[in-house]
Amino acid sequence: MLHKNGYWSLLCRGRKKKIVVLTVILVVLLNCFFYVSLELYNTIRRKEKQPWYNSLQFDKNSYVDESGMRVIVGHYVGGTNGGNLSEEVIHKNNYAPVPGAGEGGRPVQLSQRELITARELYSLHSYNILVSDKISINRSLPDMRSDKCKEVQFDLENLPTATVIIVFHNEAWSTLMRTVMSVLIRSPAQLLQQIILVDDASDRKYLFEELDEAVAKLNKVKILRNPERKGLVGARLMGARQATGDVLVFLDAHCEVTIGWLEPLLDRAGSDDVFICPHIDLLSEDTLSYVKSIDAHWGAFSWRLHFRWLVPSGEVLKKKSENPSKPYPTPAMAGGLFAVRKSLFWRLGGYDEGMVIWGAENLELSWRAWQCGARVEITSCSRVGHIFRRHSPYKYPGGVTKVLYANLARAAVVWMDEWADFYFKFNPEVASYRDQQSVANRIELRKNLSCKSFGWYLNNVWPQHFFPTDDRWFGRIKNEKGACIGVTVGTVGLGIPAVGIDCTKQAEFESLVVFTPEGKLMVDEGLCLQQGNGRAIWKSCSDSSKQIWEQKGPRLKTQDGQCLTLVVTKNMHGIGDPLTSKRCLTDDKQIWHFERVPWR
Ligand code: UD2
Ligand code: MN
Repeated sequence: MLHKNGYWSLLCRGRKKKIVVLTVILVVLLNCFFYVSLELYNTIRRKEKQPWYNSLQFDKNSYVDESGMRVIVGHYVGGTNGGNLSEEVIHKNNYAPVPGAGEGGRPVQLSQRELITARELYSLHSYNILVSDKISINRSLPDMRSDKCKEVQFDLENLPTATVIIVFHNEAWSTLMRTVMSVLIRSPAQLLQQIILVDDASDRKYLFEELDEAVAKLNKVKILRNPERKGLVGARLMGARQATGDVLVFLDAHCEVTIGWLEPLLDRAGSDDVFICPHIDLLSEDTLSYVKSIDAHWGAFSWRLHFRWLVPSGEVLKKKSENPSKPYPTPAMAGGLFAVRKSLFWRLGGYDEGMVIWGAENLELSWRAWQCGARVEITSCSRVGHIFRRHSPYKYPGGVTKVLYANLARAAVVWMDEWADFYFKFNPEVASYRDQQSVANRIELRKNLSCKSFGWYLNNVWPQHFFPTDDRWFGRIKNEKGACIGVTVGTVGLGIPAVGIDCTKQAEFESLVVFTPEGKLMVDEGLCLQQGNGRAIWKSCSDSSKQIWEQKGPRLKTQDGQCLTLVVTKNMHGIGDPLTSKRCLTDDKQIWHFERVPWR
């Protein structure tokens, strides 16, 4: 019998053997080389496919999640404000419209070479200024309204008139002018009383004479200049004081309104008890294309008081589908785009002038409106595009944190009652700003207007809220094995698989759970624990029976009698291991300890 070597020596001997061995090695090497090249090529292509700005650092929570839902306005990581760009570049207006570019709201694509420049310029405005400068300030846009909205007839003779107020700090010339032009082109002349631009102490040179000259050629538009940077509240108040129209309409300086935008706002604002917001669509920060945003959304906020877009309650959605052109209520407004009768604005106390630069004024205004007898609503028949930015392009005197926390502290102290204690207790970094605020005049205002409590607001305006209350259990639910129920830091989005989390090291909020009398396990950001197909998941709170858990002794049971189980696989405590519902057994992994935590 021949053994292995025997076959080998039969096949090839001496030199031949060497050649075969070398060929095999060569083929293997070539294969490896080919494979590595292919991988490299794919990686580069994958990278190229992603928009270039994805490589920039930004706070993920402040933008859009996978479902496209949480377009966030509310907290920024701060920008570089031009970085190393030359003075000439920073102060020059490069508006040079290319015929056809961006018409109909279509995206503008840049060449590879232009992309490099666009990237360099990005930090100036936190959007693609090269693209903006190529699009005409008169560009056309599609009619974004639904058929039902188009059918509505307004009696223009009987609508109140509007003063549109646009405040800006170092905005790009083309973007600002496109905002103005879109209003001029698309508002019925008899309804548009005036447009007031308020320059909040910009220092970009192109915003001086060059802007004055452009504005001088336009009817009904005037500029006010704030000699000192106050922030958007100070600037909006300056504009509002000069308004001669019946209704104040506020817009950010990087918006484009579409046909029919003004009539539904004025129609509703006429009633004198409502702050009415348009439906905000998206202007891509990259290509400036006009993109429809999700059909029904409402504004609310997280435990950290970050503004959030959420899915409206089932009741609101039902009413909306029955009558799509009717405005619907929202717990909070995003802040930038709304209309209000001038008399109501001042009667309710304008804005809190103690709020500087940016942030929190939208929540303060929303709470004040609801608690003091007015409403906040959205009309889907008024469609306005807005550039949502990933980070703020301007400077915050004293730092973004200081500015934002001080504003948030003011709003919480004046309006949130017991929930202010909750906010400060679990956001200790903001708590130190609490006592530094002089808010006596705002508290006086609240008293004079006989405003209702924050508890009333949560119960009546936002009954689906996910804050703790006295009749909701609040605390940590810890498995016998050690891990807790909770969401891991930074997870946003819907339908994330639930895992056991470390409640010894986690920042407080992540392991805190609200357990409602009806059996919902809620965490911050409006997520509820839901029995999935197999694994439990965190999903937007809804009316689904899969989100109902019943506490039976130390167990948590689903509607069909299964037990919430921590499937310990990786380590003995079950941190990072899946949560699932299983047949109830005598099993440690189904034993939960309920550790109540005082919420205020
Ligand atoms: C959102 C609002 C914004 C405001 C903010 C919270 C929308 C679409 N936008 O953030 O209006 O309510 O939340 O404060 O709802 N500005 C100044 N001076 C400053 C800073 C800003 O005039 O010191 C101007 C700025 O040029 C812009 C407007 O204020 O026109 C709003 O600022 P933003 O666009 O940075 O705010 P945004 O949209 O992220
Ligand atoms: Mn904005």
